[in-house]
Amino acid sequence: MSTPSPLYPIQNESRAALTLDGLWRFQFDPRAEGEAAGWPAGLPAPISMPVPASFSDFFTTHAERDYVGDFWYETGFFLPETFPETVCVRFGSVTHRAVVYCNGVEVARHEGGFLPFTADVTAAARRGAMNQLVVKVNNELSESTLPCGAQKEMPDGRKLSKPYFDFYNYAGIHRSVWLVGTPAQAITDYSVRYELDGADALVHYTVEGGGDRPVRVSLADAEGNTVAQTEGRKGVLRVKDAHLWQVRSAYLYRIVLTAGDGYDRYEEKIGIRTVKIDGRRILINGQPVYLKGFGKHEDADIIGRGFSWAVAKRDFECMKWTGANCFRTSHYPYAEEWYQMADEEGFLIIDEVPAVGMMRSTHNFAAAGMGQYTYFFETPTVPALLANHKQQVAEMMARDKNHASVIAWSLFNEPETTSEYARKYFSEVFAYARTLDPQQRPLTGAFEKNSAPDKCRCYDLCDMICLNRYYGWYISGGPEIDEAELKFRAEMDKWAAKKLDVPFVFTEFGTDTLAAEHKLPSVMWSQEYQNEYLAMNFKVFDSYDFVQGELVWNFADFQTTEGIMRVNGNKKGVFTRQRQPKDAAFTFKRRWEALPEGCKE
Ligand code: EVA
Repeated sequence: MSTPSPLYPIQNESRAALTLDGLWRFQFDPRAEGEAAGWPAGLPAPISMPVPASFSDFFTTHAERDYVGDFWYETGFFLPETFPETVCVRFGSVTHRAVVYCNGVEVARHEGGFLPFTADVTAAARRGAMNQLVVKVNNELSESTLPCGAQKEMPDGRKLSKPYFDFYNYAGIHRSVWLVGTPAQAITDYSVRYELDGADALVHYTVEGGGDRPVRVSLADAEGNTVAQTEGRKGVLRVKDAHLWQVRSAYLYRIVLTAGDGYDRYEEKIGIRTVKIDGRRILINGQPVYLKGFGKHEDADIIGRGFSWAVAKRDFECMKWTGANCFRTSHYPYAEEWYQMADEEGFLIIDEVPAVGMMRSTHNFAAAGMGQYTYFFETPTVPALLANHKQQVAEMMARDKNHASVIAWSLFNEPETTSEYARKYFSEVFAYARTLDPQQRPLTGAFEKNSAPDKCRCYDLCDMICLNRYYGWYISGGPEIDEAELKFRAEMDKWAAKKLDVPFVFTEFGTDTLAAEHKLPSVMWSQEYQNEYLAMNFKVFDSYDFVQGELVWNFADFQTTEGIMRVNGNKKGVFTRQRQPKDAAFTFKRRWEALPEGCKE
């Protein structure tokens, strides 16, 4: 077995990468009988299913769309004789857990629906022949899964998902599947860390894998000219007059790693830049930056949470049009292709682990918005949850560490943070996370309303403090907006009085708004109210110099579980789910284009 590698698949003279995306076979397994009935060797009565995509929104019945339990995918692949020695199947993500079989033999298991994993099929697959790939998937939630949630059993025995979070529990093979071939002792990983030295940049690197073969590392500029090269698994490249990767003005070099003489080669685009928190400022390449942008979701019509280059392209175009420079991958790590595009476009990413729903309520978003208290971290499931949380932080950082776009790690969204149990839990998560990132990027997490300045016991674990606040929506909305402003300022004054000398970023604020609803004077849910709410929020943000960013909730309308608080989904989008602007999009465009890129002095 080779070491699992977090590297994104590439093809060249030493490596092969064939996509297995397309129309797979699929079958629900409501009685969890597939294993015993021999499904690992082939599905008895499959239907067709596109990959990558969520299965839910293709169906026309409730039972299928909202299905909870085990379900299976199957496809075939031809393995050429000429394929490199080690053969893996790499899944970008399977939500929420998977067991993979090749020709009937179990080759991998993975927990967590938002990070990649590989199945080594070198022994199980036959060369020069067709091979069968079967994946058993399960989408149940519990208090030790990430994200957290539960199921309810209906009178007819059917299970219904009860997420502790405010997005539809989409499931399936959500990202591309690749058949990857590498040499047996391939390069398995690398990392980079940057230091600026006058006009030059130092690229500190490490390379893993390659057996005992000599490793060479070189860097080419965007025109393909080699600008630095050296040898060894650990070392430094000096780049003369380095062209830095800047916010919304990206420049990418190409790092080329080789092991032995033509034995293995891996290459990837990287951006040279530094990230630092200095007092209340966020510095990129030593220059202050004010974060402007969105909390997003991977969510679109028909494909659900499946990755689509087309959706990603449109989202970046819309974000660029507003003048944004940043987004948070709320509430889970996104497909790797999002980060590749952000690297190219000079966007900043707050990369979030799927630790959401750590409060015992199916209406967490409302409970959180109103400051209601629910315990979580005193329960017996916590050791399993903590182990899972750490594992997913490690997998996220291993996957995303070399992206220039990633400037901070968000280790949670809106957990309970006011008990001693929460303090202990998050101290462990943060201490562990601090050992993982070669670039030592800032660690943070998004705090809900109950994590108030006088009650929260976890904010000091963070290098920057991210607040989700809904004054004027869940608190004192509509005709009470003036009171909302007073309450908002009262909280901000308490934070100010703490003189924390760290940046604060609003990672959520927003109102549900129906694209067709207009009213003068405004009412909640109208486009007019969304703008009034924003105007009030901007006034408050601009009154506190430690506020160094604003990521509105949400970029686009998105699907949620059904309920009296949601109208076929969450409508807090600045864009509709079809990615067309609401009035607020023009408001943001005006404000963000006028705001300096740097911090507000
Ligand atoms: C909301 N509020 O109520 C949002 C949720 C989000 O969608 C939150 O972090 O506090 C959550 O997931 O619209």
